[in-house]
Amino acid sequence: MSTGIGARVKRKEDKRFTTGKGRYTDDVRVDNQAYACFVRSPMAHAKVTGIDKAAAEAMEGVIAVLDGHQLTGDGIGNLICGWAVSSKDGSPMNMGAWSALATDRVRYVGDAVAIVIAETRQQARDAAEAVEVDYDELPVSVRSDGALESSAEQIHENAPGNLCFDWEIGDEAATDAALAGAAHITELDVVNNRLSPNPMEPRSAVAIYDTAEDHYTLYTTSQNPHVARLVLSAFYNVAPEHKLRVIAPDVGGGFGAKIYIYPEEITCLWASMKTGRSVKWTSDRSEAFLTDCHGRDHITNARMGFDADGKIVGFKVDTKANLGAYMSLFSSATPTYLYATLLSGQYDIQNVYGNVKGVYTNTVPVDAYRGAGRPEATFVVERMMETAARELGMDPAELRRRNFIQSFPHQTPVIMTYDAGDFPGNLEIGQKAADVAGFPARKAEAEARGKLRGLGYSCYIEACGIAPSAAVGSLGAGVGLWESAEVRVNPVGTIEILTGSHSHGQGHETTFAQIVGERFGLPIENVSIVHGDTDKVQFGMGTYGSRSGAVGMSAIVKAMDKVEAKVKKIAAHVLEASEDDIVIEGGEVKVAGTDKAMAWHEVGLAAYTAHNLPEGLEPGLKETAFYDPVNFTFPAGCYIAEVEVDPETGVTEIVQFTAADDFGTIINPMIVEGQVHGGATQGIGQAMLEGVVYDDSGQLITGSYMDYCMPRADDVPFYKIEHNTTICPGNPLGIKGCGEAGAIGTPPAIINAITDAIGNNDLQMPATPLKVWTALQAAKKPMA
Ligand code: MCN
Repeated sequence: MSTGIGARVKRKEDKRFTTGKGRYTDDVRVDNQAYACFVRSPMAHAKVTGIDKAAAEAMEGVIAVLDGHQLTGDGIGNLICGWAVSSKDGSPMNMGAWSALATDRVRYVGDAVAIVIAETRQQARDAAEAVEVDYDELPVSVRSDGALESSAEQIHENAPGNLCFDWEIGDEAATDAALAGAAHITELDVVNNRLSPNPMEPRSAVAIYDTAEDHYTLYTTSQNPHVARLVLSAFYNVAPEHKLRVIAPDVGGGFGAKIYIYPEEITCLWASMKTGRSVKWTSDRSEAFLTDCHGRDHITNARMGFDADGKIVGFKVDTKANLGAYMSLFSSATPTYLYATLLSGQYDIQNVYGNVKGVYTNTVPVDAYRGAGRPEATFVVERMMETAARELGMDPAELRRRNFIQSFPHQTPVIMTYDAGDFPGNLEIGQKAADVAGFPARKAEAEARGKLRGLGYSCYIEACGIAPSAAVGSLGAGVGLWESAEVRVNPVGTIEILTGSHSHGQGHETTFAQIVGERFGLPIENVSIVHGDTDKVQFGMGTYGSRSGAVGMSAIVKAMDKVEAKVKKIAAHVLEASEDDIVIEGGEVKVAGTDKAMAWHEVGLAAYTAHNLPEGLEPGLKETAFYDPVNFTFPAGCYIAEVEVDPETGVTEIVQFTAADDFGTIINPMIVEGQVHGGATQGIGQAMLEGVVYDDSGQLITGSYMDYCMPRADDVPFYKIEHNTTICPGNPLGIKGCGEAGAIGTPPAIINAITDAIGNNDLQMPATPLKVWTALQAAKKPMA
């Protein structure tokens, strides 16, 4: 059976995971280990007027109680935001200071004020409760529109009106003029609900300070351990880079929430140095709800203008993005460059303008969550298209078809250059698979059973494979976003791939081995992947923005090119042939057209034993490459949802869901389909079930699974997944990312289907039975 590109190979890593042999950060046990518990603010906004640690310090097992004044006193820096966004008047964003332990003020419930280190986890917890903190309560804002009101209390000294930035993209005057001349305008207010990422494994850190060597090791649940090391050393001043090793072992999901360096990692490292003990902290689920960065939370007004033929003439979007209390690593990029640059969607629109106000509130920071900005853009665009079609009395598929971009490359007015795609093709494949033609009969049949059946489309596009360094650098990113790889052929002919990508559920151990196995004709069992350890892999940018296929694998391909060139030199010498005649075929290195060949172990041995190498060729067989993409990749697709609503209760069932995706070359269809399943399930969660709720005093109401509803098996349908392939011209394998598509494309398809069923476009996520029932009553749509 082929295990190469396109093969449905079962995941190599799953044996480890499904037999309980995965090794996660919380599984790490080290000598001299103590436990940390954080003292957290119960107030959403307050001045800290005093901390009394005496009672806690006196408790059994307590090693130390450390506060923010001690932390800042030791020169530990504030947390940074890695992307500078300017306001439309040219002024820089107003970056509020975020200390890993708060000193004078707390700004959200869960803000850490002190860390307790004790011999056992329970002792640390008990002592944390005994730390007395005096707070002077301040007025609270939890919604971005509320925080902008003139009466709202200012959350950061340098952010008047709680505005972090007032950013724009596109040409406002031209868009206004186009809208003024439109034959029809569709206007919608859209809320993109706030989400909690909920990876299965909560965040965890084990910080080890070696007093003899003056060296730090941090085990952590990170999607990008190298970036963590860089930031911890270069910006937070926790440890010099060469004295800090960061290891992200098996990581049980991240969905974006583990990109950032959180206060806990900084504080545990520092506390380990202060106490001379290894310090372990593992978040419990309540802490995760309170302190893991949330996603989404946009309030948007959108206006789309059409000419008499249904062609879009202009699109204007005004968004207030809730940033939470502080800026985390991508907090500024997510609601701006990752969002508004996709407002053209799949459509040929001449005039697009987006304005985004980034607003501080007394809530946990908001940052990237699966899709990061792109689900928000897709939701606005695709809700507009469906609503406009209904207002214009047109078939929503036909309205889309009239507006699809047809030729590539295509430059949008919001700075993206789409490189390849087949939007009408995706729609056609989706429609066929979903049997859209049979929908009227299914609807009639459902109505006969007393159910309202609706169908909704979502034609999404995303920019991923993040990202060309030059592009993101010019847009304000503090780092380029290339990837590195090293390919090592061992003396016994097996291969190790050292990669800067990090797999935390995406199956890299399998797909990366597939491309190497195919190239060198080796079984994938002979190829192993090394990642997640800054002592083993020199540097890497990690995994997010569906980049590991398009960027990480491209670096591997470049390194394999170099290895192949050296292999040919060695084989040509040993086999006494010309380099030009050497080919890698059938798992051997051969002289083309002859039976002269070397097995891989012979090539490996020749390279390392060094007595039989061409003159001047260095021994060894390992090569490194860095790959910086030329452009983003643009996965796109057509998702079609069919729902049935019970008009008596508002309970909605997704009865059919079809995804037609274009991910370019597919390395492993089974893994890709798994990625779509996972993403679409999270999209269903956002559309119908999930939503973070803070009350007006800033208390988190949805602080457990009793109140925050994740999708369960019986909430999701069987997915029909189809593929349409246009090759991405920007990378050697022609790959587009697939890791976020499901979460991006799904919510609008679901809401478009429900609004179709109930005959009311005014419905916000999550579409709970109560909301659906209420919207249905408002539509006054009696059953047929
Ligand atoms: N792949 C493929 N063919 C393609 C594209 C990708 O076979 N044309 C494979 C890749 O080789 C990889 C997987 O599909 O094994 C996903 O690849 P890619 O789309 O490049 O995404 P990344 O590996 O960079 O993963 C990041 C992406 C993001 S941004 C989030 S968020 C996310 C996601 O992946 N978080 C996940 N999927 C997740 N899956 C799990 N289980 N857990 C998470 O936290």
